[in-house]
Amino acid sequence: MLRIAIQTKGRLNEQSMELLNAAGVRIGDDKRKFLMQAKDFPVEILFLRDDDIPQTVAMGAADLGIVGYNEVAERGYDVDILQHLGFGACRISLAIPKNEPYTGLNYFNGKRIATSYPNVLKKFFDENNINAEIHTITGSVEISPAAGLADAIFDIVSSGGTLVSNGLTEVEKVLFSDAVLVGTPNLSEEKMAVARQLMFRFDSIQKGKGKKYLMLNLPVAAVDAAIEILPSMKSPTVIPLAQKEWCSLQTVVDDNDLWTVIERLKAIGAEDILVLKLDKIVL
Ligand code: PRT
Ligand code: ZN
Repeated sequence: MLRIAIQTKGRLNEQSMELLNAAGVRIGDDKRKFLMQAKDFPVEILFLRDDDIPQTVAMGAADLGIVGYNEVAERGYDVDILQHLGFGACRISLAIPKNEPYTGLNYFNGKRIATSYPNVLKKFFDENNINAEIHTITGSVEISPAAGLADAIFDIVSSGGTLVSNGLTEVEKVLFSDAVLVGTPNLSEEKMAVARQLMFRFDSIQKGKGKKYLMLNLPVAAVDAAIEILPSMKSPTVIPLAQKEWCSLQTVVDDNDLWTVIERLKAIGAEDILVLKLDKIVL
């Protein structure tokens, strides 16, 4: 039985559960249990604080884990990064009071920096020959400068709203992070086979994200022009219609290109355009 550790509650819990669910790993929702077996799949889910996931996986008490890359980098345990999962994106950045003139990395020499990521910060400062005082705190790092506890902070940023509301400005983006699937080094072949099966499913789910399935009717004479417009996996599917001079065309389009593609297709005579949600792409 493959054991996967995920966050009990917090920012990564919901998306980890959604991803597992979409990959066919379904568990009940008994919030009191810390270990739950999946229905129809040889997997059990262990619920932990995110701080404990890298160590648990490194020790082999869980075979796989879903955790922010920031935690993996900070804790330094020996785990394999098997896959980036495309959610929980954030960065760990240095931020200073917004009215301070920033003079480059040398600014931090002799300064006090508050952070919950002392190891990542120390490595960054060592690599850049900066001599600063690192203060490790676990609570609300962002209030430290205003409270007189530090001159600057090194903390997780996602929208940047927290920095702004604390009068801070981001000056160095040091580490980019997203949720990653980590594994115990040297998993048995049997467990690795299940892990690979899951990774394949996760990959298909990620490939379907940000894409739509497009169906439309088009004059046959315009098919070549449509193929020029459409970015598709191999080439678009073209199906004849009862009305001989018309056909139906189906393809996958990136969300970012959707409206441009639709407008260009309409301009060459496309009609009855349907945009459908895409769940997974299995290649
Ligand atoms: O209880 P447990 O220990 O499990 O959870 P936790 O409280 O330590 O972590 P949690 O749930 O807050 O975050 C889990 C993971 O989500 C982190 O380790 C990151 O990998 C990822 N993540 C993504 C974030 C953010 N975005 C994020 N914005 N983690 C924290 N934040 C916080 C940040 O600390 C700061 O206070 O949000 C604030 C900044 O957000 P913006 O949008 O205002 O910039
Ligand atoms: Zn935590």
